[in-house]
Amino acid sequence: MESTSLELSQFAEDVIGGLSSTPKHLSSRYFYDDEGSRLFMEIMKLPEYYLTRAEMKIFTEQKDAICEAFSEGAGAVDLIELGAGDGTKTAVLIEHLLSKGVDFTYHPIDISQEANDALSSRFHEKFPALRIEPHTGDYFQVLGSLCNNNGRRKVVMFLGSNIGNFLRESAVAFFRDLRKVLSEDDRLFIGFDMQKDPRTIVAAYDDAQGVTSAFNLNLLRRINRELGGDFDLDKFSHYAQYRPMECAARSFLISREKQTVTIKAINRSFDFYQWEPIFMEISQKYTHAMIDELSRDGGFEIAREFFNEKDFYIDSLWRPI
Ligand code: AVJ
Repeated sequence: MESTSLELSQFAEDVIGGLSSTPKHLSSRYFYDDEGSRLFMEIMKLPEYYLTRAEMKIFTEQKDAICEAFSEGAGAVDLIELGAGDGTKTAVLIEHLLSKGVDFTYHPIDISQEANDALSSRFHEKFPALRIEPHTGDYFQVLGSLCNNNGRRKVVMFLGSNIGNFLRESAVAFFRDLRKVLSEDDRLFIGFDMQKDPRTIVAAYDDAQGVTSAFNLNLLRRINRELGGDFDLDKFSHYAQYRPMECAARSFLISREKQTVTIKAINRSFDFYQWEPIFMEISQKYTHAMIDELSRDGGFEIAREFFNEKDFYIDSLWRPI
């Protein structure tokens, strides 16, 4: 995906802010350039990365109940997906909705035009009867434009435990923003990865093939390419941990030696001491009490839950209160 100069300056600003802070941090929202998106697709196929398969199992085994809950009591449905990716999981639900004759239109929203184009050509071919309207842009701008009281129920999907990348306060703010653009009859469908054996979680973020390591290091490469940085990737190593008291998995890039990194586009240098960490990503895991509290603080209540008890993963359907 090509960055516009506006995104680039936001990126540059966030890199300056993050690398000037103590402790240093970079934002996982910048992981997904073309190479980062490709690496994430590889992560989803790793034996250790159970999340995608856990959600897929819920969709294949409970699609009837899920589709029923989406459409019951509604004339027609606008199925809106925030960050659809390659759509493999969503395809299961779409196929079922079509076979049940539910009157719906699918609205994938993504920041990447390329991702949207790929998804719509795949779905056009796979489901010739599907009404699909991809939207490129910011989630809330697009949602605002869809908020036209057309009498159709909006079902907004945010899958894959993507919510886990938000700190609690940002997650609540995100749900409140969503609440503002939804009406009482609309629904929110969210994937949550639950607390489980800490070893299972650490393995998912520290895979044996090193794909997750490459995924993290790719952000340094992106800074080198887009901002003229001189990060030497061999001088940083990926480290993943899970803290069971907070249910939080975190990843870091650790400076293996004392070094100075220069970033030309912003005309700045940053010193690293030996073993200094850069905090890269949080992947929050949840207890049921946390989901309950998040829904209430966001202005919703849990209408129904679809649980994978083998992998400890929940897709939760919320209704506005
Ligand atoms: C896309 C945010 C769900 O946190 O599990 C995968 C991203 N990072 N491996 C996650 C990710 C490292 C992923 N989400």
